[in-house]
Amino acid sequence: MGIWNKRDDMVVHEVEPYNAESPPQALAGRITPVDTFYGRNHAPIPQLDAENWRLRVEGLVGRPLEMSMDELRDRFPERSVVATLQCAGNRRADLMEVSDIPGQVPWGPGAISTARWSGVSLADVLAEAGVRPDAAHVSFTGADVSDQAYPPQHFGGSIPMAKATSHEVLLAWSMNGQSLPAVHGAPLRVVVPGWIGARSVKWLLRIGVQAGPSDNYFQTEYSILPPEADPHTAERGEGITLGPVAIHCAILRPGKDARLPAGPTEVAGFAYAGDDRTVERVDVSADDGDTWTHAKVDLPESPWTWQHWHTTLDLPSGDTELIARAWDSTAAVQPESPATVWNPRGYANNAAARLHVTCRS
Ligand code: MTE
Ligand code: MO
Repeated sequence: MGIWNKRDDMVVHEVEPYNAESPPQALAGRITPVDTFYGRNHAPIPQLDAENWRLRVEGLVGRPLEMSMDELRDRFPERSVVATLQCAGNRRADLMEVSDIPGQVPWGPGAISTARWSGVSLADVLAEAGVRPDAAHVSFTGADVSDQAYPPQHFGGSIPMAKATSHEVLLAWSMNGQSLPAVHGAPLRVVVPGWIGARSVKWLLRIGVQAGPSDNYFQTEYSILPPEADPHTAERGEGITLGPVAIHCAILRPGKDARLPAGPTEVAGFAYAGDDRTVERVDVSADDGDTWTHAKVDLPESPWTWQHWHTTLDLPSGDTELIARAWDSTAAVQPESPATVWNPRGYANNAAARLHVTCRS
């Protein structure tokens, strides 16, 4: 089972800190089993003692709170949400082919997974603390200290009040009905459905209610800089801070570089619309975009999940590049090429999915 009880077919980019993407075969199900759920870490995984752990809620609140896990469970109703988590760095490898991005994890398309999360709603906890009218953001601080930050600091980030008080944002202690594993943030993590994974802070210690966004290093690190910017000298806040995920998709079948008979072939994958949007259409082409077939798109398991799709294409013999592009409920469509969205830190690549296959007649 390898490190952290993950399956041996995980695509491991780094062992310490553990950074591994889900293999394509694990992404075909609506729910991703815990042992193939991707892992993204910026520091060694902290081993917290759930007995002595306390959550603090402070800042612009009427009643600051400090609670143990038992108190949290007793004071608030348990809620569950099925939600997809996606790393902002997902599909960075395709951006790296456009132009190098030194020092970053070369994620393929598997830094995304879906689980049923259970815990309490952040909105309920904030209501108990009493949010003051001058508060506009909610920040989260994890127990892990990252030396990838400058200066080294706890991992953290924030979301605006409107998202924080929506009932889908959870403080979760379980994942697919099992207690949250250490690698995914035990004893308690934030789950911000539809937003980049970085805002779903693991090993949660502190919730801060404040007037402005978090000043944590990772809040602005997860932003899109213009192509000409130097990520090492960029001013804090110079980029577009990432929040909701943009529409994108992946082709799961046939596999990359598959060799198959020419003729009618099942092409399948998933698309993910992010935030409260849905996937409205997926177009697939085997002739470089001259003609497009509309795939059959599954209904989402919840408003916060990916949607699988499938169609049949008549593949010619020889080398073919399959292209898939998804449209969301705001009629946004994926850009044609990763060159359009290239940025110095390599985030949010939502270019159309492309996959090479070879067919014989
Ligand atoms: N929370 C803490 N405390 N430390 C981290 O390094 N990584 C973030 C987020 N929460 C991180 C964190 C990032 S970038 C992502 S994509 C998700 O956790 C990944 O969650 P997972 O490892 O459970 O898949
Ligand atoms: Mo991430």
